[in-house]
Amino acid sequence: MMELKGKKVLVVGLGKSGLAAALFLRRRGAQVTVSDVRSAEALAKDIPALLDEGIMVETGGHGLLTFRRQDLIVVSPGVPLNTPELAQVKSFGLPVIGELELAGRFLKGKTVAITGSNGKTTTTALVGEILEKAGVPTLVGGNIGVPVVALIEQSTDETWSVLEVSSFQLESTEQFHPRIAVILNITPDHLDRHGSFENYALAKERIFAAQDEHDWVVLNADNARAAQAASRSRAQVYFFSVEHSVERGAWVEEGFLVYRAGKDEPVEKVMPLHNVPLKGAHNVENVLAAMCAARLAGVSAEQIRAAVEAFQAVEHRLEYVATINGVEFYNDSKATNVDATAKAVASFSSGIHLILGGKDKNSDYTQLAQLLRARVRAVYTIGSAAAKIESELRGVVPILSCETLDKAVNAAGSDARPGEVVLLAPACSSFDQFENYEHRGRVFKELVSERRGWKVWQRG
Ligand code: UMA
Repeated sequence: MMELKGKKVLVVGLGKSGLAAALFLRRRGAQVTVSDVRSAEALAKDIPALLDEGIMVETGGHGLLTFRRQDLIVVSPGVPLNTPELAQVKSFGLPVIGELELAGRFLKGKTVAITGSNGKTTTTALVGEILEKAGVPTLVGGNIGVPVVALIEQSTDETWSVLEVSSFQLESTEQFHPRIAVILNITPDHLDRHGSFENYALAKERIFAAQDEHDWVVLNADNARAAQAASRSRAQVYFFSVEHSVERGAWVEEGFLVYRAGKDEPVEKVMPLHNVPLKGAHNVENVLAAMCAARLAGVSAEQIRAAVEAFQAVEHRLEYVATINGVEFYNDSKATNVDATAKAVASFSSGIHLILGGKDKNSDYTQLAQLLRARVRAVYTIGSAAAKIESELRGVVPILSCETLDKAVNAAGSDARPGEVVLLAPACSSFDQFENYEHRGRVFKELVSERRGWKVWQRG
């Protein structure tokens, strides 16, 4: 284990991860400094607690001298590794690791790590719930919202930590070693940060870089780039597929989700397909992946079935909000890339009024054209990506430029007829108009409730 006592450690970024990492490092005896580009006013709520702990704080930018004076640098996931100060100290040979790598070195017990372009939060929550219901001491964290470093103190040798891990976190790992690694799918996302699809895919593959033949990797056989990763893994490979059977892993057969531990093992019928409580074909993939991970962690098929059947959709992931005058409203604010939006749209057969837009990530919206033509009645654009979306989807379906979510909810809610759906699945990140996707989703839900109040009042 890494010695921290007396070490000079710089934490870059004072969001959730940076705050948790700084406090952890301090408690282990390190001399900690935190550096953030935001102003002291913007960070005011966290600074006093840090100073009280004896942590130094640099705000309003990253000072090269601050970076040079350290023995170790810990980066928050949202800080790109090519940030000039980081790149420079790295070139001097200073160790730079991510918060996940730091946490991985101290976390006790075993880990299931789940990555993918889409579905990772739902799958993480699901695996966490299956393990917990089966009586396994379980911790859930990572990109889902609780920094991994904040789980360390509660972990024991018996714990299974179920971690959602993003490409941002994986990019800066070295020894991170999950017992079970899951790659749900790899489709274009975060190209602004990673530069190319291949770099992004390689960051995801770091999830199994430290695994060996005693570990397991679970891959999506139906997603070309995720399946390809098998040839580079040293671990035992399990696949899942909604299209065909697999030698080891999970698939759909005659209306059942089934699992097989190996070629000569019996096929276990885990649960009927129609009992999957989550909307959309992509969620069948998430359940299959969760089944594999849970089975490998030693949970029985019966226990998996009971936990999956009782599972509720995670907030902001194709979350049902309300039905107002026969129109259903769904919040998929977590659809922050084109593929996630395609999956959300594919979950409804027709009559969709789709709210798109936010902050563009160098995405190609033309990929949605065919699906929109088949299922979407109209698109309502918001945010700074609106003009790009409008130009790329012109002529595909009617597009109404709304600028704000407020106007979009009102326009879509008024246009939609009974039996139709208003769907927030914006294909963009939220940072141009909201704090984060959770904030955007909550605002959407508030706007929908206001609409409900207004309609009831009108009728009365
Ligand atoms: N900052 C700098 N310098 C920079 C860039 C940023 O100082 O060059 C500062 C910002 O001013 C800010 C802080 O860094 O104060 C933000 O750090 P962060 O972006 O790493 O945010 P955290 O609050 O620590 O949240 C992170 C994850 N955020 C990102 O990866 C962008 C959260 O995932 C995660 O839940 C949390 O750690 C706990 O592990 C969110 C996310 O958007 C949900 N993830 C992406 C996704 O799902 O697509 C990957």
